[in-house]
Amino acid sequence: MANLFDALGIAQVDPERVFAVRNGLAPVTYGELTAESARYANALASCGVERGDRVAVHVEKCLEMLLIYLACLRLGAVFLPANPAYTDDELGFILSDANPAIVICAPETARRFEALRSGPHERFETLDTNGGGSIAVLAKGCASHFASVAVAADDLAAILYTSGTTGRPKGAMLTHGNLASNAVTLREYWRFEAGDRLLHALPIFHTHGLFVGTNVTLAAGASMLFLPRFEVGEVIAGLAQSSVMMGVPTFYIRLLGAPTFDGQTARSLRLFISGSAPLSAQVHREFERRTGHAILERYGMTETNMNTSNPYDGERRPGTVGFPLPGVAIRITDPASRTPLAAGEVGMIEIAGPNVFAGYWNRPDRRAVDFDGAFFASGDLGRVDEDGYLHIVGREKDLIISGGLNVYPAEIEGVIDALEPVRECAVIGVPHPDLGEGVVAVVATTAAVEQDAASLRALLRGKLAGYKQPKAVVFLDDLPRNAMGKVQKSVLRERFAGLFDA
Ligand code: MLC
Ligand code: AMP
Repeated sequence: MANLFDALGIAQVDPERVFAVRNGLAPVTYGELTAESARYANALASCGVERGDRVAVHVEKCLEMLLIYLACLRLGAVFLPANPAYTDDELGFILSDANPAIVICAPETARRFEALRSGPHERFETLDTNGGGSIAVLAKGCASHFASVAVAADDLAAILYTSGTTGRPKGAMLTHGNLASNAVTLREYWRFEAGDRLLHALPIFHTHGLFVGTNVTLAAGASMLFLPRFEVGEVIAGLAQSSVMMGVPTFYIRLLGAPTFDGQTARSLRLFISGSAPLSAQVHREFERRTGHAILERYGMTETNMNTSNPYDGERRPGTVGFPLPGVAIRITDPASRTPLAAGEVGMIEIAGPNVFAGYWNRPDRRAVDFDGAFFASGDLGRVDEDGYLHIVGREKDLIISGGLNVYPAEIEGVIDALEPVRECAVIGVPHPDLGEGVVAVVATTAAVEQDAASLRALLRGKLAGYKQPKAVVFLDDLPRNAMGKVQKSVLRERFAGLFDA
């Protein structure tokens, strides 16, 4: 198969056509994208990066990061983006597990991260969000031509680290074949064309902003309004020059919270897409009432890219994630035995198809647990209704999704439990009006210690990325347990369900 860079057809697009517009900066054309990504591929090669090597990138969102992504594809190297919010401990683990050939980080964090160097040959380079830094300087001096390295469909294109219900994060291995199939499928399903402009306000260290947003735009030869982050005023201003928007539900909740957001603001849009977390039927309906647009909700995962989508034509059913994408198979199974269940029953959502990842980096032991033949167990619970729409009704995995970001309670509990005054704790997610779910730590402390949420949060600073920190801490004498001695999180979730109510 072709290298994903070639499969996306980037170099075949009219070089004068715009790929990205950014506020206050010159637009970037497809010709520049091709030439500049070649320079970065040559720069990485001159640093000794070879096919199959990991390239870790830990910088704030910027277009140069996409150039490095494309450069990795062209080189046959493996792009490894890391959330810039990670603490030293979080990043240090990822680097030691992935053993990258090179780490690219912001100049102001370079010294900090050199201390995390995981292998003797690992190289450090810097990149800043204004197009400066050592790797950018190196790339400027390199040739603007690079012949893509031939790859097989199952060669790795990227590794994205994702946490789990137990233990440390695992690196999901995505292949050129995985990403190419999903990009083409979504382009067709969502009718992306060269004239489209995507409003891109998502981070680019996750599947949603990196693969869904970027690859689909590239596969269509379309353009994007590349915003550094989601800021509601800038997004509303940007809608006037966009035709498609992709976002997590919090984006839509925040748009609806802005009095200036209405059908007029959204008049040039043909499509709003939501995913990464459940979009409530209420937000879906309110959005349609306000703008006339039915948000198209789809369902995906780091491990599988996109699995299902509501239809482009036809009913976009609120509270559902639509139908399996072409080429993707979904089955609902008994979570314990993994035998398929009768139509309409609730069970584990399992996924098979060319979109499904190649497994976890360094973790061949997980294969027998996560896969049954070609089917990958998502950890999500769902049912298919009589019209074929998939409903996600819950999660078997103990996961909180806050503003579209995953927070695994076991990881937070481990850090809180290690704090001196804490006897035990349970971390739960409860409804949050802005973030969908808000992280709550329920803590039992030693009686002598002052029960103070602010000081507990202060103790966690620097130990956990900000988005994982509890938005509220409550203190109990003891945690509720069942007859087996297991903490009853459902009891806690029920009890504190109204904690974030206005
Ligand atoms: C930031 N903070 C969050 C948070 N994001 N807290 C909880 N949940 C979040 N999601 C914290 C910061 O640590 C900081 O805390 C404070 O909020 C302000 O930070 P900010 O950067 O100004 O936040 P804000 O701009 O409000 O960000 C919220 C957000 C952002 C929703 C816009 O998180 C976002 O863009 N989310 C999208 C995530 C995404 O792309 N998910 C896709 C995963 S892929 P403090 O204490 O330091 O002040 C996937 C597969 C699929 O799931 O199907 O797509
Ligand atoms: P991540 O590991 O960050 O890729 O998150 C994947 C998880 O996000 C899935 O397993 C689901 O639990 C959740 N998810 C993604 N899209 C949706 C959606 N449309 N509705 C509900 N949950 C979703």
